Parts: sequence; C-alpha cells; structure tokens
Amino acid sequence: MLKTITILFIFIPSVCFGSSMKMIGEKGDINDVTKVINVKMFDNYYEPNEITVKKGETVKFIVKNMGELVHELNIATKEMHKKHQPEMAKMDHSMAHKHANSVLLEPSDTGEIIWKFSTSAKLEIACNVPGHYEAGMIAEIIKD
Ligand SMILES: [Cu+2]
Repeated sequence: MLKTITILFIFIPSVCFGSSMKMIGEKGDINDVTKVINVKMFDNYYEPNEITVKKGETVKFIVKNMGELVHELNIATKEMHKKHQPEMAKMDHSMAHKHANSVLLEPSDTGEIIWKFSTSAKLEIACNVPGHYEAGMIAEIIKD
C-alpha cells in the first residue's frame, strides 16, 4: 500500500499534463505582466466567468476563494480538464497540485497565477474538484 502511494506521488504531476502543457502556454515572468485579472471563486462558479486575453500576453490572476468549499482555478483545454478530473477525485486536498497553471484554495484563501498565453490554443478556466466542472464552474478564455 505504501508503495502504491509513493508511486502516485511520483507520477501524478507528470501524468496530469505531460507534453500537452506547452501547447497551452507557459509560466509567466512577473516582469512581463501586462494585465491583472481578479477572479473570485464561489460555490460553484467564477466571477467573472469570461476573460479576454491577447495571444502572447502575460496575465497575473489574483484568485480569491469566496465560497465555503475548496476550489481550483486551472487554465487548460477542455480535454485536459476532463483528463484531470479523475485524478482530482483520487487525490487528497492536502497534496494539492503544484502546477504553474493552477491554484487550489481553501475557503477565504487567496492565490496567484502568472501565465503567459503564448499559444492560440482554446483554453478555459475550470475547477476540477469533483462535481464542480459539471456544476458549471468554468470561465471561458477569449483570445482576441
Ligand atoms: Cu470548485
């Protein structure tokens, strides 16, 4: 059993996104930030639920969990979110994800993501805590 857990610890980070990570953009540099977007997370939706960015732009997201549940803000494609959800269901929140494109927050916590939208991939912000995506916890990212 202990062995299984150890294997999970090693594999979850790479299994989650692997090579598809590059197609969604990259971790941004704080010195390149040209736009700051405040996102509030409620049970179970985002405010705003639509975000406009330019290709190549580095955006700093300041994320606050206003809800009573744990929520995630994860920038990815729809396909990646779908893949990520079973992994989230298996996971204990204490071993929160440490990916540059996501932040998992306890109620009333605040976090940040700095992301460079270097590709034209169609992305959405979503919460992959079990049931939340289905409940509509998605914010559309529009590239203009
Ligand atoms: Cu959520």
